[in-house]
Amino acid sequence: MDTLAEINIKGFADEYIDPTLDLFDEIEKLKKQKNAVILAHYYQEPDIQDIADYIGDSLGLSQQAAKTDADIIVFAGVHFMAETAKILSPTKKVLLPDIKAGCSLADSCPPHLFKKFKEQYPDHLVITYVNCTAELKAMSDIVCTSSNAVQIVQSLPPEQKIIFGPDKNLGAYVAKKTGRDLVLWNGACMVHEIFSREKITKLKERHPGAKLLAHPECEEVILQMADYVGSTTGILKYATSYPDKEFIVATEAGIIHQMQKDNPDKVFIPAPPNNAGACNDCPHIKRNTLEKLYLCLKNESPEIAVPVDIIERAVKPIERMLEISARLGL
Ligand code: CIZ
Repeated sequence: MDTLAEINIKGFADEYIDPTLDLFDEIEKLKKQKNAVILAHYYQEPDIQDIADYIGDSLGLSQQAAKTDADIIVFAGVHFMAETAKILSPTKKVLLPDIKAGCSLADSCPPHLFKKFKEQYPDHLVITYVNCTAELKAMSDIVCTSSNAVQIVQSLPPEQKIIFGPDKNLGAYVAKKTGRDLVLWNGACMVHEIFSREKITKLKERHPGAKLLAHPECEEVILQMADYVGSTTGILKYATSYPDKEFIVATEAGIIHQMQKDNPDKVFIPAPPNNAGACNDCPHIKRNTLEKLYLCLKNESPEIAVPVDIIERAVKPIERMLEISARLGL
């Protein structure tokens, strides 16, 4: 049996957990007792995906949770995702199993610096990718996702000047697709910038039939090689609906769990990172473990707090995105 010190070294939690407990059963019991709903992002570890009520992308999950009558939302994801859930469900208690589960992309755009950046372009509209802090959303005119970013930009008059943040790779992709000159914030996701063009080329030689599926947070050199570029949900749908049998997946490797579950007869190969020590697992989202999920539900902590004025301002650009999406039939 692990000692408490060993459990702490593994980063499970500060609190002792009886090792004889079946955590799957305990979490189910707590969930019913507390009228809670568990959300797991596609990038989350398999056990957490398997116990979740909903699996998906950050906006889709937050929307699902808002439709429920749950009192508690446990968001197994990263901090900005739990904030999005809180913005859409301000009266529900939102928990994040590990409060330190942050996001390199969201952190690459500190709100106080973005405010100064924005002030340099007073006649520009601000579009931010949903992968950013609540405070950044509150400073935006429209929020977008990786699946609707191109259409949101296209929906605006051609003369409209636009700042796009925080992801420079998604921004460059949108600029290329729309032919618009966007002012980009220089932010990026550490996982999506790790893929190696040379190694993917070699992998494709060994698997000539494999299709490369890439997330638009990847660098342009990777997107240029891709057979399909799309959001997490888009990548999953592509793999399921196309008859191809082999896929190289250039996004966080956690998504392969759902891809494989939905398509047991197909082969999914994680796109290789650029050096032997690098890893296409996000170290931040993977701070969440089944043990921490159990403890956070039991203790109803750590809870996500977003100031009311930020919620009120952050929900507006999300609503604007939803209105545009509805108008465009997305
Ligand atoms: O918004 C999300 O959940 C992420 C991280 C990406 C996507 O494409 O869904």
